[in-house]
Amino acid sequence: MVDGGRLWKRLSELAEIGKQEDGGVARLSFTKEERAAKDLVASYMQEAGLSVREDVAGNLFGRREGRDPNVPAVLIGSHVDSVLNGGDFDGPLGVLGGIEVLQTMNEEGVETERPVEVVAFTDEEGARFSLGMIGSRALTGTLSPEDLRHEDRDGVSIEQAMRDAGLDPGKIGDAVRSPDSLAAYLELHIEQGKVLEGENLPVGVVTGIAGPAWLRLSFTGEAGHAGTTPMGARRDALAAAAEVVGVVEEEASATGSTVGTVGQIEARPGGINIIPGGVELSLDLRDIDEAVRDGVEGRIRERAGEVCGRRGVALSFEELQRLPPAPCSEEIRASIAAACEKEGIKPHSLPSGAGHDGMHVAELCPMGMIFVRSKDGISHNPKEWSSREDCEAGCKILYLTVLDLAER
Ligand code: HGY
Ligand code: MN
Ligand code: MN
Ligand code: MN
Repeated sequence: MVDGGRLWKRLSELAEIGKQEDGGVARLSFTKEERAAKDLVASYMQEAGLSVREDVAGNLFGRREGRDPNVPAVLIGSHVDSVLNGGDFDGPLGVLGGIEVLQTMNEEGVETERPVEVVAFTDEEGARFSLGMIGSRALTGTLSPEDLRHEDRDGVSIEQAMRDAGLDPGKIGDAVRSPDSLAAYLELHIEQGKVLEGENLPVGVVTGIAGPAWLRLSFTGEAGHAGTTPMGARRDALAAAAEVVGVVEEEASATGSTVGTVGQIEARPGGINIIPGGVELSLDLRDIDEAVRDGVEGRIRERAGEVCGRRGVALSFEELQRLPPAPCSEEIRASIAAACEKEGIKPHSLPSGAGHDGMHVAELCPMGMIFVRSKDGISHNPKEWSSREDCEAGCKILYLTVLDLAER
């Protein structure tokens, strides 16, 4: 059965790449840190006896053949890029857990009908370019030329960053996998929430993935002298934006299921004695129910328009990404639940508030996810933590579920 010690050792080694002073990790897409992480993961794939390849989008695959090389493969995996100051488990658990499963199969001489591949997707997080899931979008052929023009804070586009990393964005179409090459996709991931901790369970069965809508709001008022401009004579872009942030919190909270986050704000020109003339905000809205999410967005747009109208501030919205919620396959959920029961763990179902590559891969084949308990539900934070026992339990469930799916 899987070797929890080897998995834990690899998680610790990978966590050293991009390590920050405060203990967080920073491995943004197409940077030397992400490259180093993929090189380390490729070495683990070799150690596991897998055939290793990287596609034109930088997705790293390790493949183990089954009895029949021509039938669609079972794909397992996750990502090794991180958010700006992330934790050790978000992504790596699914990639290293997948490698551990296949290495164990090789060591125990387990035969499966289907080939099984483990993947480390490029740029799942979107931390650098505010798009995200570039690798799984490339796999499904849904990356548009406009997507590749998304820029990071230094004005470097995705396509330029790919070229700088030795990849050819012009060939991105070569990354597309046909639906008949994949039988199922399965991702082991930390929950990043508090449900499993509340249930006192090490693992859970994911029912579906909430759909994110990412927008950028631009407020244009008028810069002015902080000392000579009366309060009633201002068109203060930051005061307007501050009111709108309150509207986001109110409207998202009102439904009881939606989450709304303003994670980024930039005020220009940014002088202590200058009334801000321009502000840009990011908005991340999610719900497992698309209509509810879009209803919240509509009310935010309406109320933001009223705030800005009253303040004489112009407001524009730019859409960065919009994905529908992705339900998990009933068949894979049942397989994961059966694996939990085999391991004496009560199967507990829960939705994912976080986005995952499975939202895109679900366009090619049935998708499922296994969650591992997160301490205090913390993630996207250096304090992100899952215990060695829980990581091993999740990897065992992954092993049993892959065995089942690769025999179907
Ligand atoms: O943003 C997300 O939900 C994921 O962690 N990329
Ligand atoms: Mn993740
Ligand atoms: Mn994440
Ligand atoms: Mn993911």
